[in-house]
Amino acid sequence: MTHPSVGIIMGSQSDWGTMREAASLLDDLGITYEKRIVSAHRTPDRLWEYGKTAVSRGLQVIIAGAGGAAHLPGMMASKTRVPVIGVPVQTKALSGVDSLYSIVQMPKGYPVATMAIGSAGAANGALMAASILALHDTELAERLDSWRSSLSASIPEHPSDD
Ligand code: RP5
Repeated sequence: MTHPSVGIIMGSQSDWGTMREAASLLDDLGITYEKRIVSAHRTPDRLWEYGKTAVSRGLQVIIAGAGGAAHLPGMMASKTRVPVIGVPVQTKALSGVDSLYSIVQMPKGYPVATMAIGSAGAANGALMAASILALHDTELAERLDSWRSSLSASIPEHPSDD
């Protein structure tokens, strides 16, 4: 059985609506992944175990989404050298600016590659993961190039009144 290359983790079931955008793109690109709820505050032992075993389980990138006091991506980055991509989930109270600030301002030494707030960030998290994996996977590199070309080709040159 092949190990998943990417771990998609999120702080709550309520983040899945956003993080499924990442899963969907990984599906489109043929990248294996697993998805888990791992909360920095509600399940800290699960977070620790996940980070402790990430390298030995063969994960190459972790995409971590969280909202509000969004400590999951940073805590995961402190526990594993597997690159962590952070997705700030949009919140009702502060529109996700709280999530963004919680994720982006890491202290020197433990980086998190922070994406945009919300579903665009989740999708870009998957594309960033794909770019990292494509450095050592020529078939994936071709699929990613093709995905990017299709997106470019879908953008009309002239605006429409419709
Ligand atoms: C964070 O708290 C989660 O990442 C989620 O975005 C937010 C709210 O969680 P729920 O109260 O909806 O479970 O830990």
